[in-house]
Formats: sequence, structure tokens, C-alpha cells
Amino acid sequence: MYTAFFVGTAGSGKSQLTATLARYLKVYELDVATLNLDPGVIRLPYAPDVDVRDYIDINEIMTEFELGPNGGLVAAVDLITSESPTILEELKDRSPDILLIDTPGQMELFAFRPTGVIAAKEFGGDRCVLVNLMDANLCQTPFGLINSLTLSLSVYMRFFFPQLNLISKIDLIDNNTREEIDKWLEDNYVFEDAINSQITGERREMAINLLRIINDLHLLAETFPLSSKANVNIDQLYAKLQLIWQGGEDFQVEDRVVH
Ligand SMILES: Nc1nc2c(ncn2[C@@H]2O[C@H](COP(=O)(O)OP(=O)(O)O)[C@@H](O)[C@H]2O)c(=O)[nH]1
Ligand SMILES: [Mg+2]
Repeated sequence: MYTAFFVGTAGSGKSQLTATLARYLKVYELDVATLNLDPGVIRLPYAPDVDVRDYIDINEIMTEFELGPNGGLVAAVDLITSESPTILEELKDRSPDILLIDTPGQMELFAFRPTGVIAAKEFGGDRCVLVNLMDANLCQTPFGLINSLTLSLSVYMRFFFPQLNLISKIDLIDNNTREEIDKWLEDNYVFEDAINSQITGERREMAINLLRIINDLHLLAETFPLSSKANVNIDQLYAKLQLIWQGGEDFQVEDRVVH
């Protein structure tokens, strides 16, 4: 089974992309299933094949442990780990070729707590790709983009999986800015020039150093814009996923995970 985890800040478009990519793959008659790991979501733009909400009821948790919405969500996400055997059973029954995994709205609850890495180990299958979404609204300046890429570097450190970084909702950005972003992504020296001309002082030094690390780890080369709503680069995303799923180095998901 090939899997893709969608992670990213709240509202970056994980659920919408899960819906759009599942629909796209079904057009090619591929055997694709979706797994929703967000116990707190109320409405989804797709009907998940397997849904964590069937096992974890956030309202019940809030009442039982006398928690507010934030505490309830943290407890609910942490509970995913104990429900994973049942979820795995359901997945085994369904046994798709491709599994798209939508993760909790607030990325820190998933990516930066034990649940994320445990879920990656449990549900990651033979070949797992991490798809990290960066909201285009936050990537319009060299500073914004490097800041978002630094967060994706942090995600990479945590999971150490093959990772794609998407500048999501690119349809919301004007054409001139999109062209600028494309130039920064194509050539890290152009990106450095933009940082040098638009950021000053110690922040500039920091941004340049971070860019070099991100580029050395090939994270910049695997960064591209996408829109789930306007269908921009969905084909490119699938092509990149296929390359990693079917080619590339052999690895065991379990070897990659650190707590
Ligand atoms: N314009 C535009 N809006 C999008 C796109 N993807 C998602 N959205 C909207 O952004 C909001 C958050 O999306 P959602 O998928 O729920 O984000 P999540 O919290 O990361 O799962 C919703 O209102 C979506 O309709 C996109 O590609 N373009
Ligand atoms: Mg969501």
C-alpha cells in the first residue's frame, strides 16, 4: 500500500486536497481510499472510507474529562494511538492500493506530538510520503516563504520521510507574485538575492543560512505551488508521488521514525 499524509497549518487546505486528489485518482480508476484522522472536524469535503470520528467522539471527551475545545482536541488526538488497532483492522478490510491520510486541523497536535509519528508507523504502509502544505497567503514574500519552509524543515526533522512541500491555495495569489515565487523556487541564488534585497540585519543572515540548509536537504527542489480548488498542479503532485512510491530508495517506515 502506498500512502500520503497531508500535514500543514490549520486551514492550509489538507482536507480539500485529500478530496481533490482522491477524485483525481478515481478518474484514472486507481484503487484509492481516504482516512480521516481529525477527530475534531465537523464537515469534510469528501466522504472518508475510514474515519477516526467513528471511534473518538470529541464531545464525549470534553464532557467526561471536563475539558474545553482545545483541551478536548488535544486529548482526542492523543487517543488516536489507542484506537489504531481498530482503525488498522478497518484499513486491512478495505486494503486499497493508495491511501490518502488527512490529519488534524492544527498541525502541532499531530506533527509535534507523539501521535503523529506513531500514526506514521502504524498507517504508513510500505511507501509513505509526507505532503506538507504551506498556505500561499503566508508565502508571498521572501521572509514569509523562508519562514514557512522552516516549519516544513521542522516537520522533515520529526518524520524523516520523503517530503513534498506545497504552496497551497495558489489561486488566491496574483499573477505577478506567483511569477516571483516561481523564480525563487527555480533558483536558490535568485531566492538569496530576493532575501538580500528585502530583509535586513540579523534576520537576513538567519534567512540565508536557513535557505542553504533547506536547499542542501533538497526540500526546495521538492517545493511547488498548487491549488485544489482551481486544479493547479494536481497532476504534478501525482507524478511526484508516483516517483517516490515506485522508485527511489527502499526504506522501512519504522526505521525512519524518532520520538
Ligand atoms: N481558494 C482556495 N481555497 C481553498 C483551497 N483549498 C482549500 N481551500 C479553502 O480553505 C479552507 C480550509 O481548507 P481545509 O481543506 O478545510 O483546510 P485544513 O484545515 O488544512 O484541512 C476551506 O474554506 C477551503 O474551501 C484552494 O486550493 N483554493
Ligand atoms: Mg482538515
